[in-house]
Amino acid sequence: MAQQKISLTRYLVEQQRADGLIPGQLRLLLEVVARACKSISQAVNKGALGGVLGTAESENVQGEIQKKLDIIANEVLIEANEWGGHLAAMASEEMESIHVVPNRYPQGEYLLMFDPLDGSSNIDVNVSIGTIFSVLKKPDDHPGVQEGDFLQAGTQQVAAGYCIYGPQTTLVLTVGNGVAMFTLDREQGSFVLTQEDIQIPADTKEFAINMSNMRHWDEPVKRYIDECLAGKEGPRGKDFNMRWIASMVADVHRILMRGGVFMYPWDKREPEKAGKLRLMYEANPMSWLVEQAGGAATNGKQRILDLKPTKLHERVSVMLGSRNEVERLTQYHAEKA
Ligand code: P6P
Repeated sequence: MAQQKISLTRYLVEQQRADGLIPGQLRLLLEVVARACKSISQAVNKGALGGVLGTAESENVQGEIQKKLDIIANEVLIEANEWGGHLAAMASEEMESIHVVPNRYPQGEYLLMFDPLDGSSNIDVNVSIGTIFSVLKKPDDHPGVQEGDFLQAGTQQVAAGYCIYGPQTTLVLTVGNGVAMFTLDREQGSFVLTQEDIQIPADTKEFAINMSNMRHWDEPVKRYIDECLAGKEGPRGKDFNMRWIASMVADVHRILMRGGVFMYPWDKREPEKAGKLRLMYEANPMSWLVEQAGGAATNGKQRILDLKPTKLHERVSVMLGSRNEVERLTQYHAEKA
């Protein structure tokens, strides 16, 4: 008999029954986010036919030109999550300040952060992009909700995941007991469990970094990449391969599937910036997923999940993936210090 398909809903219910990690409100939140990702997937898949490519002639909080799909994805996530009573507020790469659930709806105990469409420079050239999300609990020591409530370390996340819009639309999720993957069954219109307990190999022969920034890197990063490039004859004694999709979701998904190391380190171009990627809704969710799959994630000096945020849109240097490679990078940074 064909193996029974386990839907996202059934998986979440059974996980709650097994270890109580997914209370009702969190299950509703995750199902609503998954439904929003299905809508975003439909919009992305339409491409030029849906009139959704190109820029929206507006800038986001990062001063980046927004793509039409960035705004569509943001609106889909806001509208999907406002009414359910599971959230107190949301924060997004595309919005300067937090979006508090309007008074006409009940407020819940969770905070949702997201990059609604990461990798948007790839939208117009048909390369995989994705939605990244992270869930925190709202502190219950005061009424109402404010931006400061979001400024919790990544270790405080209660759920994290992404949805990659590629050849398949795939939702990857953790609630703290491993990483599961769900593939969108378009005939049924539902996410079906296709992999559980994903494990990243501790070693790898593949690195992901934007090599055009090499002259700007700090010494430890340059040393690590030089050794990879030296291959079999060099100190690593093996040849390496390189991948750079310039879409974090796609690069991290590859690493979850077959190992590797992803790096977007601090560099000298804008020394006052800790890095390019954002801590709250890119680095933290991806770091938790990677750790839950047996990998590691550092900013070179500290475990990313231990970092205490000071600003909603703060940036961070990111090196994550196969544990032994991340540990080597951490060691090279320590030696330099
Ligand atoms: P670069 C996409 O814009 C993004 O934020 C990440 O998804 C990706 O890893 C990185 O920037 C790509 O940056 O400088 O190579 O274009």
